[in-house]
Amino acid sequence: MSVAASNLSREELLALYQRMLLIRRMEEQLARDCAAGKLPGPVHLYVGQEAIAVGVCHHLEDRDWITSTHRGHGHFLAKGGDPARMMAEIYGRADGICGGFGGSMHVADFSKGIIGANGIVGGGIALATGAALAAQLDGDGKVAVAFFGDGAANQGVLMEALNVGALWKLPLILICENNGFSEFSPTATVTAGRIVERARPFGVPALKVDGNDVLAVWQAANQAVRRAREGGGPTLIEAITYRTRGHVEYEVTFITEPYRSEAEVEAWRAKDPIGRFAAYLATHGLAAADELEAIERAVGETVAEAVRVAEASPEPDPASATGHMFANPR
Ligand SMILES: Cc1ncc(C[n+]2csc(CCOP(=O)(O)OP(=O)(O)O)c2C)c(N)n1
Repeated sequence: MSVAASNLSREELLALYQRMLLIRRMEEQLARDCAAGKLPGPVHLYVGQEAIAVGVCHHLEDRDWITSTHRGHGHFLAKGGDPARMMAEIYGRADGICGGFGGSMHVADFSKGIIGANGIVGGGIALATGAALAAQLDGDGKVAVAFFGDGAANQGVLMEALNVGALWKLPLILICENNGFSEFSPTATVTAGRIVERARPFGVPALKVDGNDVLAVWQAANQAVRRAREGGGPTLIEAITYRTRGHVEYEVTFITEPYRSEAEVEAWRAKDPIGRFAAYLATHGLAAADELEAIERAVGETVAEAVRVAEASPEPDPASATGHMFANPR
């Protein structure tokens, strides 16, 4: 981890740390809530992958668009989504960001450019491509980013996005988070070739980065976002990471045999992006221990407040369900 620090101020480095920690602590809370039976639906946690959302979204403004996946809390928070309204949404409450009707897999906030989490594997790639076309038509330098998994990289829609993105030079950034698994299948058992090379036939620049190194991700995204804003077209980034929690919380209740060893998970926990970045900041004299502790305390308060808001919020009125089906219904 050395690449980009000189491009970032100390405040920006601490902001990256804060945002990664916020995602982690929010999701640890959700893991506890899920275990306690407090959540009305399933949650797919992003633990271990925080450096990717944060390293990319640091380059984005509210007007830029992102699309996400079923594992979408990290993208939502990294793009500036409100933690309390996300928590209320996942609790299924009326103050949720989608009125409590969407839940974990549909956290969205158009005012922040967050088109939303998405239960259709690969679905966000198509949405981001459309957003990139809209951004290009607006002509004001906006970009669109699709976050998706290695499993989604096997969907035909990626080839369609690369094709039309290259042809029309769309301001599109495709971020494949290769976390080693598609549900319970190791990537190597379902994915031929190298994901990063899927861009080559289309003439789209592509690079592979250490997705557990927030500065490496920041650096790669810096180039890609700049190129997109300047009309240079799409980029594919494959970020190598690892999902240290289950595909979905409480999968142990229905999977019949282990699909990975504890030793493998432990080896990746040792490469945890947050721990690594904290060590980097400390050893380079960029943050004192008490500064990191202050960030930890502030994040803890944000999470506690999010839980308070969610718990205090009523359940939505079932009679209002159809009111959320369409934008501007006639
Ligand atoms: C079109 C479609 N096919 C299958 C599924 C079932 N499914 C849900 S998550 C998932 C795995 C996705 O793997 P990946 O894209 O690598 O994302 P990750 O879960 O690793 O973040 C699958 C197959 C789905 N939701 N949508």
